[in-house]
Amino acid sequence: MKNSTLPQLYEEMRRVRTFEERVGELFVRGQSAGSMLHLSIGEESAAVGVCAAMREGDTFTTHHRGHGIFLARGADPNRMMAEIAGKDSGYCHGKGGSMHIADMGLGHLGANAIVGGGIPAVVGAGLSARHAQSGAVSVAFFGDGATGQGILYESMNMAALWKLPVMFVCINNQYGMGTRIDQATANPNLHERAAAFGLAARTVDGLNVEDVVDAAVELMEGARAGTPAFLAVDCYRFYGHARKDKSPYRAEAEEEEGRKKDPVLHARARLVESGLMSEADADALDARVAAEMDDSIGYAVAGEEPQMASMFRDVYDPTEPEPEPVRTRLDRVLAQG
Ligand SMILES: Cc1ncc(C[n+]2csc(CCOP(=O)(O)OP(=O)(O)O)c2C)c(N)n1
Ligand SMILES: [Mg+2]
Repeated sequence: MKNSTLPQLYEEMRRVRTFEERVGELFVRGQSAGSMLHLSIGEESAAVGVCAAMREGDTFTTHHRGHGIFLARGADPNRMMAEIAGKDSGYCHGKGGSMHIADMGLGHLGANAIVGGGIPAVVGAGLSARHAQSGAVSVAFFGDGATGQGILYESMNMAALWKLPVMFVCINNQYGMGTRIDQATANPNLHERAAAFGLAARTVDGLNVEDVVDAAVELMEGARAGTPAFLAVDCYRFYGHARKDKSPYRAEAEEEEGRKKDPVLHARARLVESGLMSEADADALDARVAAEMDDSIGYAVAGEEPQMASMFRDVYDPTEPEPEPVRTRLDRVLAQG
């Protein structure tokens, strides 16, 4: 394990866990924008472990369950929470929301609600990085459900063919909505598909975040040098698909067993056992993180709604001429016969 120490990784995972708990609270209080929220509780080691292997200047896209990934890449929880609340003070001035958050400054090329939708963008970003010789890698984060989308295979093929600095990270939480992976996929060894395209490919157990970091560092440095990579991180989606889903399709015993695979508690136990942190210090860290995330709710709730006049701001490139209104264009084309 190279880039981060276990205490740092634990703190980051605790921040993700607590942020998600507060997002759930925002939803229950009726203060989140939109009707859907997808929490990444149980998946923290994938976000934190892979992001620990990334460098400044690297870019990434995420799926609809991407809060933890952006946070692990350095996002400000205040501006994230405000975005999820649909406020002007959010990363996208409240126009992106939970599932379409983006920030070019931190290399976040966009979350995407379309399953697999963010994957091809990293092939373009990888091509751009290679032309610019920037040394950057572009990473696509997506769920196991996206392995049923053709665009993943088109993207992996192109990345392998052009030897692009690209990494595909599949967060395998065992479920696509209400369907368990073994009911949707004949061969659940997902990395074998990537290997067939010529990528360096592995699966890692997400219980131990340090194992995720090790696998991610090795694959990402290979990608940086022109061998695109695929990493599947095995974990368990602790709760329903979205905030309203009580997962009636899963047995309680299965959920209980699945939640034993808790990367946050596992890291904490290892810290305490190894003497790197006392129980009291871990409690103090947790309390500090809880206060930080409580503040983010306060920040979000206090923010202003976006003004109507700003509806088209940040939607079009300001250097582009104003698009011709559709009606005018239609009249003009029709008049030409
Ligand atoms: C192209 C497309 N098909 C269907 C949906 C509806 N949908 C939203 S999330 C989801 C399941 C995604 O599962 P997975 O990729 O494993 O991600 P997870 O929710 O488990 O993080 C589906 C089918 C969609 N958003 N886009
Ligand atoms: Mg899934």
